[in-house]
Amino acid sequence: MTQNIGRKLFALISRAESIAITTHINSDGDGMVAAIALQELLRLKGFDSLIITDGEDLSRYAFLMQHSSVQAYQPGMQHDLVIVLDCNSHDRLGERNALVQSAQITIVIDHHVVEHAPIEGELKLIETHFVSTGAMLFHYLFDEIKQLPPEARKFIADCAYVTILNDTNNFSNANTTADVFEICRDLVKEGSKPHLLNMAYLQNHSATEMMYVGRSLATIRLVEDEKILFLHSDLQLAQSLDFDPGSTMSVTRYVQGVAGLRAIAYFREVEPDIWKVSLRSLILDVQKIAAIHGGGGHRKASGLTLMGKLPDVQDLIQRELAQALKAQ
Ligand SMILES: [Mn+2]
Repeated sequence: MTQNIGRKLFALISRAESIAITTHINSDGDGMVAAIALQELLRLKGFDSLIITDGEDLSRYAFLMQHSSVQAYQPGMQHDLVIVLDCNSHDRLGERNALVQSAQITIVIDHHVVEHAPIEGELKLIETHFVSTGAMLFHYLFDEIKQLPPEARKFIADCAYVTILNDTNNFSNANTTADVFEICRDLVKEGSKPHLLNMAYLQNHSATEMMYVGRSLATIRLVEDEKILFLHSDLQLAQSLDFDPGSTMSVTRYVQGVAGLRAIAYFREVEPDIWKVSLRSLILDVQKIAAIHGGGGHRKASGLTLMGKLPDVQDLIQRELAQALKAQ
């Protein structure tokens, strides 16, 4: 099986004149780092490719990007072959849908449950039991990876390890299974150093970023009998620190351990009176609430965008979370 996937992938790749690799909107350290790993593997096998982004800040991944070629999507871009990683739905591609629609060959490699508007492809590999797309690539392309020199093998292993750090939230999410440690054991055997990768990926914050997080944490407010935690970062905070919060680690991860909570709502102002809302809950289906407002995500972690003054936006979310709590 693993052999077939690698052979099929490279058969399709060798037919294409131009290759693009892309991932879902609001890319994360799985989709983007899996793309970096795959691009490097292709490069070492003699195939050039481009990672197509939404123009987001990739400085978090800079320590892995020495050989990367990246371009922000522009309307009209066209590539023979498009590889979509960590995403299986047209709804999650944003503007880059056109890139997939105009491709002659599409490859989809993902570990999310298929929900709606599935992307079809000549090669489609969706395995929801895998912890990350990067781990899937390492598994299915190992026959190709093992032919590389040790340095290159280690690099691909480092990338796969970072995708696991990302998707398990540093081995703290419920998806941290025995299989995860088994894969990580293989990656460490390739030379990956967990302590260095942890430092490079999870602890590499600037002092400004920590001030941004600290001042956001200072806005914590508990509502509904202290069962729901609200916090926010407004535009003025980002401006006063001259900081681009798009490049920051998620602020919600700093409050996920607060005892006794049923839900967290983090409000970030992205334009005047436009708030990106991140909802987190271990017991409520926050995806349902996000979906009412055109947002989405997962049961335990979803996002949406709302317009209005902060107190009004927070009231709305408070009512909806309180209702969901009552329905429990
Ligand atoms: Mn993922």
